[in-house]
Amino acid sequence: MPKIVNSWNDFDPLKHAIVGRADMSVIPPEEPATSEKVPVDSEMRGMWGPRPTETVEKANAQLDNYVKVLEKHGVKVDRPTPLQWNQEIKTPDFRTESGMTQMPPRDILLTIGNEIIASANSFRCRYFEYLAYWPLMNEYFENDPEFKWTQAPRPRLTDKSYKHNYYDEKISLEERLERTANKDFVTTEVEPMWDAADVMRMGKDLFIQHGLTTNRKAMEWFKRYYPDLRVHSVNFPGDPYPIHIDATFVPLRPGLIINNPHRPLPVEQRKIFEANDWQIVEAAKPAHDNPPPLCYSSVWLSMNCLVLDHKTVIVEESEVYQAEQMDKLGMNVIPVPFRDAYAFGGGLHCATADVYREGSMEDYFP
Ligand code: ABU
Repeated sequence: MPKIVNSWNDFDPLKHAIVGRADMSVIPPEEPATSEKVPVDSEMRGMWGPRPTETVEKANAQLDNYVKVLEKHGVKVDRPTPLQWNQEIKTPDFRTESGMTQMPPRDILLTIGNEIIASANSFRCRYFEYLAYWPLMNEYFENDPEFKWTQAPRPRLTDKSYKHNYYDEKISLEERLERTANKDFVTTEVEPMWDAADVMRMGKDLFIQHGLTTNRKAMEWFKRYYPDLRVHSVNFPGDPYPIHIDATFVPLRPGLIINNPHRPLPVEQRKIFEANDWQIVEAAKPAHDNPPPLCYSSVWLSMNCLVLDHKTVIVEESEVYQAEQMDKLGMNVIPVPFRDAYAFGGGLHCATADVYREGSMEDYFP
């Protein structure tokens, strides 16, 4: 039987991926972890309910087009099975009014070698999001005898998982940055919590962002779960809303990373890259001053690109500065329109999860 699942990084030749769907997406009601992520001046604050049909249709049109582009470039694409998210989420430990979406698979699924791990998200509304991918996981399981289908320990997400009154409407940007610098986030350390999009895979090394969606205990879990890999905790003090590493620190090929200039990797944490002759380049500025309406993410989705191989990258069509920079860095750029899908959970990288990339586990930082 063929090997279906294999991926060790974000830049080796991509042959098989999952692309999300926007169907039945909901803006979830506020809860401890999500309040933290919605900026005070966001039009989304206090708003919740099913996303407008017209926006779902537009997002799906761009997602479907993205799938066609990927297929044209030799990538097999699978899609999740949407669930009705506009219903109560209830466990013995908590209840919340609704789920969220199955659009950004990158937040939920982490592929490491022949294993796909469903994450331990801190948002209560995302508790059952993995179900949208279970039919695919089952299919891979039935057809690839080496595939390891894994669910990380489920966090209980009781009130003890969050700092009470951590969020305060009056908190200034400076205070937020101070909290990021002090690694003081809304989650506590009672249990491991992590989003898959906080993990940057580099063969033998995992660089994991400690922020609003991933805590220190998650790093410890990874260390014990993967004793043969090296786990590095990274943080970006310039980010007032640190969530997901893929609009902050993005590898393009072995030896080259683009770094969000507003969120530079601290000098101390750069050493491992510099010692191994990796180049860290400041990413180009975004083409937009604001994210699209009803979007949780920042304008830095400009750098949330999907690398198809060491020379080819997909960049959002309107992100002309980022495309120009990629070109100068020696990449062939494929522009794809995607801003209508941003509100559903992110950019071109967020909207995918790796199933198969050629290549094996390399040691880039010996
Ligand atoms: N999911 C990536 C979002 C990162 C950002 O808002 O900058």
